[in-house]
Amino acid sequence: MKFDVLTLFPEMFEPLKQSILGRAVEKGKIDINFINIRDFSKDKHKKVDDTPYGGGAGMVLRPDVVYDAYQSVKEEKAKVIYLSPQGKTLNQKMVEELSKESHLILLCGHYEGIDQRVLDKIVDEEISIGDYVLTGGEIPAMVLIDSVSRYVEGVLKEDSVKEESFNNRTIRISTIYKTRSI
Ligand code: 4H7
Repeated sequence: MKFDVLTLFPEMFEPLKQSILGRAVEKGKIDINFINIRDFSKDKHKKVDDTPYGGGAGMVLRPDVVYDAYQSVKEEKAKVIYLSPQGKTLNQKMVEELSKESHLILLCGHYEGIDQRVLDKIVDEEISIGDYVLTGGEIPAMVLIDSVSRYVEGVLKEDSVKEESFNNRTIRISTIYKTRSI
């Protein structure tokens, strides 16, 4: 499974190098790349934001810069996910479905978001991690990478069995290893 993360803040993703995901990357079970959107600014001051097309308050990420960053990683089979508070709320079923993909491109917005014209052109799915507002899409992207990677073959302990039980409002997920239950 390959993840390409388009972000203005690649340094925010350091935590993913730890523990289970860090080992999964070392073992080549998952591949996570960070693409700094700012590297695609053609402006001499490396400017990436602009006033929204058609008006509105605040600033948005410029469409041309986001599109060029996307072009640098896109592939026929890649699925592009935009992390936004307006997206469909992520749940375990969606996580499991996403783990069947081979290449996810995660687009992280900052400022007031990203120019709508480029979103309409490149985004396949808009996902939120819950009903609250954050300063950027980076933490949601990390949540998605962590939850999806657990389903990738070889990321969790080899002989583990996943047992998932549901009741009305809660979902409990436990990973049962050979001798003990965690
Ligand atoms: C896209 C559009 C995801 C991304 C707007 C992202 C919460 C979630 C963002 C915005 C996110 C989630 C920019 C709107 C900052 C709010 C103060 C980044 N917040 N933002 N504004 N729930 N923020 O998954």
